Amino acid sequence: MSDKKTVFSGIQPTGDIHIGNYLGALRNWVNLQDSYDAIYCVVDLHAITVPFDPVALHRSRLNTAKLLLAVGVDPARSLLYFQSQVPQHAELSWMLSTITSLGALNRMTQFKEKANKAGENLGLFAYPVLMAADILVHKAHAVPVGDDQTQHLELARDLSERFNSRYGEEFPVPEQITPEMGARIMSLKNPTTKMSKSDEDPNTRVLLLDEPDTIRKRFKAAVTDSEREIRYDREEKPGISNLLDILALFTQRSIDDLVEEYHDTPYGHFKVTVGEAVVEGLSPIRSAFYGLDDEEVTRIMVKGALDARTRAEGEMASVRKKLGFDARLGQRA
Ligand code: ATP
Ligand code: LTN
Repeated sequence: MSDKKTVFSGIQPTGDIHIGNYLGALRNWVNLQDSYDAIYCVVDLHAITVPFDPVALHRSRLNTAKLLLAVGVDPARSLLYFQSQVPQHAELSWMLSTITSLGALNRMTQFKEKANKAGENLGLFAYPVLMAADILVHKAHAVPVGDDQTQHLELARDLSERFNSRYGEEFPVPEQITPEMGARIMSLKNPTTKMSKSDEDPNTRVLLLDEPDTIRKRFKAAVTDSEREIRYDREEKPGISNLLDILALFTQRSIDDLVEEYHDTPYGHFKVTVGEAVVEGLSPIRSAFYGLDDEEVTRIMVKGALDARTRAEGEMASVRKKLGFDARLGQRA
């Protein structure tokens, strides 16, 4: 094994990937591939915590894998696989559930939101424990995610510490890696709520595979404010500030620089500029996606699962031993 630290992250194969997912998380996944031992996972077991159609899920998990490859996750440098093909995630999740308090799960805001929308079930309630298991089964040191995952990551840290103090040192305490800019891209229609895959209104988001004209249309219709001045103020001008963030990230320019250039530009023109920058920035991702062959991607995912299983099994042997589940009889001190 290499002496690099391990980075792990996951994305659900529900709905289509939007620029919020990309700017908040996936860009970091790609950037961290060289400095860390990188492990990335399409977390399909998480996707069944809300009502779903198995045929649609089967298709969308492959599409999610393809998009990850298209944005630059490189199977030569990263381990990429489907969570459901590595049963050690679920095994560790069970073990961690026995040291998780109901109070901690009850405080999870995402559970409340999703339960209100989709109905509750035990899996949805226990979702953050499975997420902790995803991270800890690989002994990950760092987890690149958007800032909506902070509460879940805190639980993973707590569970790591609790396990270590109860049963002996086993897991690192994983750190969250969140980008300085882009950690929370907002809805284009309601810029005080985050852009989300599951928002009923498709006009709120821009997908990585949206047609150029759809992208232009979405930005033209983006909600701003009643002033006429382009400046950065998340409180007073959430819509314009969100557009500035998006433009800065897609053009790799600073907010100050953009504000100086566009300060007096009419909102309509500014929105066209942002739309064009996004069309241009997403164009290589679209081409890469449509150039990928489904069978080739399936092969990559099967190979990834085999490697991930071997790796996770190695970690679990030591976890099982700590709990008294040694493979051999009579060997405990
Ligand atoms: P949903 O809103 O339906 O829960 P989602 O859009 O949050 O879905 P996920 O698959 O849950 O999508 O998230 C994948 C990754 O993208 C996570 O790391 C998450 O933190 C990040 N992310 C999601 N939405 C945003 C956003 N609006 N801005 C920045 N990062 C985001
Ligand atoms: N809960 C995350 C997805 C997720 C994840 C993980 C992220 C599941 N397991 C492990 C990082 C590490 C979400 O909803 N975006």
